[in-house]
Amino acid sequence: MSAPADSLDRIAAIADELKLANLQPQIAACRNQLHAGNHGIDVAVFGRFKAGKSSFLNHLVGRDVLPIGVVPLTAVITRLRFGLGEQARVLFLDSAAKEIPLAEIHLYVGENENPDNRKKVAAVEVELPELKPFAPLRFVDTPGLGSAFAHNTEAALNWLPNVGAALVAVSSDAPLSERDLALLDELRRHTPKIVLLLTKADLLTEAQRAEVLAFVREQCRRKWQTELPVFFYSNWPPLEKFKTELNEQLLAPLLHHRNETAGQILRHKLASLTGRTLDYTRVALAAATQAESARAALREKLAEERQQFDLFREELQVLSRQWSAQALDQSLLKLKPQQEALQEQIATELQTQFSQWPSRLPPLLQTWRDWLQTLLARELTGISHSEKAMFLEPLQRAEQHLRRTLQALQHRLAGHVQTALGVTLRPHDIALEVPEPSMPPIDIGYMDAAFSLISPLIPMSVFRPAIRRSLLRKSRWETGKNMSRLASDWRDRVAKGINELTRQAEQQALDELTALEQTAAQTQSNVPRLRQMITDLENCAFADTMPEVNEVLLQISSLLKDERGDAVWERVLRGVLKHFHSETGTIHRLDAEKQLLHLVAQVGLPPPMLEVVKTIPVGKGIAGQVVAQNKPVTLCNLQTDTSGVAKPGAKQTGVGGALCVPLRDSDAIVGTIGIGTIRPYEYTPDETRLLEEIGRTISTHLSKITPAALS
Ligand SMILES: Nc1nc2c(ncn2[C@@H]2O[C@H](COP(=O)(O)OP(=O)(O)OP(=O)(O)O)[C@@H](O)[C@H]2O)c(=O)[nH]1
Ligand SMILES: [Mg+2]
Repeated sequence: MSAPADSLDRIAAIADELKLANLQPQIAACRNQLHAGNHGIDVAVFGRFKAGKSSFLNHLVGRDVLPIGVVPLTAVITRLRFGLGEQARVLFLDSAAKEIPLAEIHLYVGENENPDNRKKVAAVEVELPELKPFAPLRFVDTPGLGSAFAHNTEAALNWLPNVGAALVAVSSDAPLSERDLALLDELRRHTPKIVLLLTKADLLTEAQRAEVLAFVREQCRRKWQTELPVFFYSNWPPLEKFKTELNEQLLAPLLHHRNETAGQILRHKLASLTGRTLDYTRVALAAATQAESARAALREKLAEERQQFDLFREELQVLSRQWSAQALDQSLLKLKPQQEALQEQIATELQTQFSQWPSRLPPLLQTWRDWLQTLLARELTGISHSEKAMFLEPLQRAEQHLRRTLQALQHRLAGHVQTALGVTLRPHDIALEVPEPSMPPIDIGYMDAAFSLISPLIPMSVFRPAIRRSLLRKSRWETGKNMSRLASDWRDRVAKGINELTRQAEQQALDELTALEQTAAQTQSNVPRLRQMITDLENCAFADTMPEVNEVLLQISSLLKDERGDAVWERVLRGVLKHFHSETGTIHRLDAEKQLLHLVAQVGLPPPMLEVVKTIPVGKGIAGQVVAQNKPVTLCNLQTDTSGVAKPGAKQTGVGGALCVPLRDSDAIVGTIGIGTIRPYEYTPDETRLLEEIGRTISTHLSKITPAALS
């Protein structure tokens, strides 16, 4: 059994034995995290018809599993993943499922055999032994642009934030048309993890590929002021190198990063759980070894708390109702500008559309209804997505408040323990699971357009302007009505979430109290067993991992995972400096060929120093020494250093203590990270180890920057 799984089992057994029900949510969270590393990561392939999506996936798998062709082919989503045996399953819209032979996939996936998805297929799932090298990545083939986004976008878009990478396939010979840009724009609203895949690279010469790459980069920069990762691809055997590149630079790091982050989260959770279990066991031991009078004093205080518990519960429920009630008013107020903008947009569009609508009243009204329904459904779906954070705000506020309330209770209980037994119960993480409501369906229902003022017998030529005005008014009203409905649907979902959070908080408070009552009931006969438990927990592999260390690693991982561009390095550096209580920092990228270090980011250096640290030859200065010696270098006072490591220029930094460590990708040094304090200070061996650990987290990302781009 692995060390984390083993430790977790031992902790769970101790929690059971001491009846510490309050530890159960944390234990469950650790178990989930333990398995999280094995969960799939979706790599979804989007793009226009015939961009080569299915061909790309077939090539990656190594055989023709998905149908391809010169006419639009893929009609439903297909998910491919590793499985020991070859298997294909069709999932239908009515939730039924059916196993099929692999060779029959085209009957369900292909537009020819399943036109307009008459077979009502939701998705096809395929397991293939060939995908073993990529496990647990899952690849998703999507229908060409148009079908994927025209109808029911919700499922596809809701799922997008969870994808590990959204590959957008664009044919190299016709790169980045307006429609490609529109698709990228749409995707960028839902996930930052977009990668451009320029397919059919064999249709271009090497020189043309360079031109296309420059063009694509320029387009992206112009449109979004940032770059997207771009990969060429071809299924032509002489261009196999593109597959290798994609593998090494995108798929492998995706897997690596996932495991690394999952591992860090697990260590953090286990360390905090171990610490908490130890605390309770120590309280139990103190109770067991102390006089009956001490135990009785604690029991009395806990009994008072229990009597107060109903009051505590009522207070939470009143607050919960208040939060839910305020949610609607607040969101309607915040949506007002959007509502007005939408009403304006509708008015403008109606002006242009109206002249093309039928002249007879009944078909005209029908056309108006259809037009408004489509438009409102599209726009409200957009608003629901873009304002999701705003709708969820009351839930976040409730969570913060409940957390503080639980902390206050924790503090009070710890005070009782301290007074009665003289043992400290440290504050611990409060694990409230915030339920994430899904987006409400956008349902623009029947519109009650009664136009009794205007009889169908009255000549339309006379009344057309009046009807247009009337439809305009009615459109505005329908917009307001549906906007309110969207807000109240969200309010209902958020209210359900708040109720659930309140229930969790009540349960945790009660479990906390019960756990302490249990520990206060320990007696002398349990002392040997409690001592044994404490030794076990202290020897647990995670007892010495400081939670705050993992915190900084996690923070850096998530910055690097979610953000792109140069600014991320400065943010990483600021995070590191905050943790080390240091004021200055630098990250350099090594150009191994030229033996030069190029500055990637700095914080806190005085302007005259910037030129000095911009490029550092290997062997010179602290960073240069780190590379030359291939090990960390630390100085306790740069101002008075006489070892020769610090260049005279470095003294101008005003830095006292300094620590710099190599950044390694596998074994090769790819750069350095240095930190410094204004005051004289000697960084400890633990701090050096932590900076090296941080270095491991950032070096794979740093190695993606080409040194040439910095010189
Ligand atoms: N030259 C060349 N042609 C390719 C390559 N990849 C795909 N094609 C051709 O491009 C056409 C479309 O390929 P598909 O894989 O069906 O494209 P798709 O994006 O899945 O298309 P839909 O499912 O209809 O959206 C086919 O005729 C393929 O033979 C490639 O690497 N090189
Ligand atoms: Mg296809």
